[in-house]
Amino acid sequence: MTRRISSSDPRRATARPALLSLVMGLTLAPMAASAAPEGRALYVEHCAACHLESRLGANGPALIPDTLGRMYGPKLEDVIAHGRAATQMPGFLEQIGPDGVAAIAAYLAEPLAETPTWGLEDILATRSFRDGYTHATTPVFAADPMNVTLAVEIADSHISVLDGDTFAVLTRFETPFAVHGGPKFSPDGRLVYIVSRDGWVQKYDLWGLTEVGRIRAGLNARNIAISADGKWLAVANYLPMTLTILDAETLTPAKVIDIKGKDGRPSRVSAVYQAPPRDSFILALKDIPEVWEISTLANPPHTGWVHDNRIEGPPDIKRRFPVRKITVDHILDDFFFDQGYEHLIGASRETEQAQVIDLVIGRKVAEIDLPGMPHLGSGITWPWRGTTLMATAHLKEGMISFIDMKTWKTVKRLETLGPGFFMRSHVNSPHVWADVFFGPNKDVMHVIDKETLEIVETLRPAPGKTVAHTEFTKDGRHALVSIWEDDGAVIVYDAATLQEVTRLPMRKPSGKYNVWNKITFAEGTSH
Ligand code: DHE
Repeated sequence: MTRRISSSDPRRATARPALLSLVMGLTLAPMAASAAPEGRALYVEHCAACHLESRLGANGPALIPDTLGRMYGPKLEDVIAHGRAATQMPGFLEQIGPDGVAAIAAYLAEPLAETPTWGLEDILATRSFRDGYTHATTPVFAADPMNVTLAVEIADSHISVLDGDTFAVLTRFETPFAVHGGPKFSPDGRLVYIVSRDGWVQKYDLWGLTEVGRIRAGLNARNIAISADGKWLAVANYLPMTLTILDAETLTPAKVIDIKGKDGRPSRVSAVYQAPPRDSFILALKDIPEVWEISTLANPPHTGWVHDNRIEGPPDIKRRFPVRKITVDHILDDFFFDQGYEHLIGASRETEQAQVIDLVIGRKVAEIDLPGMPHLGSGITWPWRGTTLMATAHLKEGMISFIDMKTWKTVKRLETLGPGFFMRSHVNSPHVWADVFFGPNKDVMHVIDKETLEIVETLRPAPGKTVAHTEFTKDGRHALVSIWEDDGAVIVYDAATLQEVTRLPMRKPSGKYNVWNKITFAEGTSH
């Protein structure tokens, strides 16, 4: 087993920044004069052993504004003062007093003095792997492996593996800190890959219920995608501005692609999406008006692919993963795809319109009127009156838009009790489940009729608590809903009667992911 640094590593207490920098292969950026000098001094004394002087994280997570903005649970000062329950993070209030706590928090709010580099060698140096481990050939449990459902619990960085028929917890395993986006399953559903906002990728054998390895693919990552053949993983990074390609079998880095637009301008990657029918990854870019497609085939079928963004990669990978760059009118940073992956719908933060890009011809073919910051990533589709309907929630307005995917016209706007985040349905369900994530009604879940497009029920299972994100079981008979709180729960509903079946206590459960729904790219489930 290669060396691994995790938050539970016992060496954490004695580790020193210099040693960790070496182990992590990090180049420490020279620190610019800080506006919070006392905070910096206290940080170096008390925090750097675990979080590194560079603040890029080691045993403890990275402490940079990009990731701290997504702190789960208590606020930063509270964590510095009192520590974090069920983790190795102790409280420092007694040692440094309230002023010291405030000074460290102020220092951590400062951006990094320099953009750090994170290339192939750096990435490789963080890899820990069970060398010689062979994936389980049969499940070590009796449950239907295709109906297994994962529940991500972000309060204490764990995933509960649920039997999708009995809802028994088969196991609960530790993940990296701050998992974001959907875990991605191998095409046969036997392995799962998880990514954290700190850029750690975890590989887990679902049949063997065993962690296989981890590697830090980026310093501030967005999400992960897996190629149609299950051989390659792509990790979208904000910091540095790269896409990291990993060999899914060994978790070794194959290539780091520097994101530079046609005119050389760098960009963060908002998200990477897998497009199985196209054997490619599609990239949403945060800073430039381009959409990128990266082929995962050894010999891509058509021309238009370029290699100019390869910065590193072993010789056998040199000609792999060429890029096709499509120029678009506006920066598009949140995507939705039709079931055939022929069309991409991209949301623009600059306009009130989404653009429809035909991926075959590589240009815009329509615009959709979509104000209120649509959250396309959690959109869903279903057949409706001879066409396909797409539904998307809006992050800034209490409404859901329904769009005809033949004409790209908005068929209806449905008023809800507040802005929502996630939507879900299932081919066997007549309903769409849509949460109200923000505002005074964050404790409701709307159930909408897929035919009439009207709300038929509004559930309020835990008054005052955030209720969010639904996932269905393989057969669509049950819907699993999160009570998104530290001492929260996953509520299992009978999807037909809308009655509660059971409530499983969990630590701030966020997304749930059913193996079958995900590997079949089922309509109604996020891809
Ligand atoms: Fe997410 C998925 C982007 C904030 C929880 N989120 C995604 C995806 C994208 C995205 C592009 C699809 C990727 C995938 O699944 O592979 N999310 C963004 C943002 O841009 C945004 C608004 C701001 C940000 O800074 O990232 C954002 N997301 C959040 C949160 O605050 C949430 C609620 C809590 C958290 O964990 O950070 C959150 N996002 C999720 C979840 C999914 C997700 C649970 C997967 C949903 C699914 O069903 O697949």
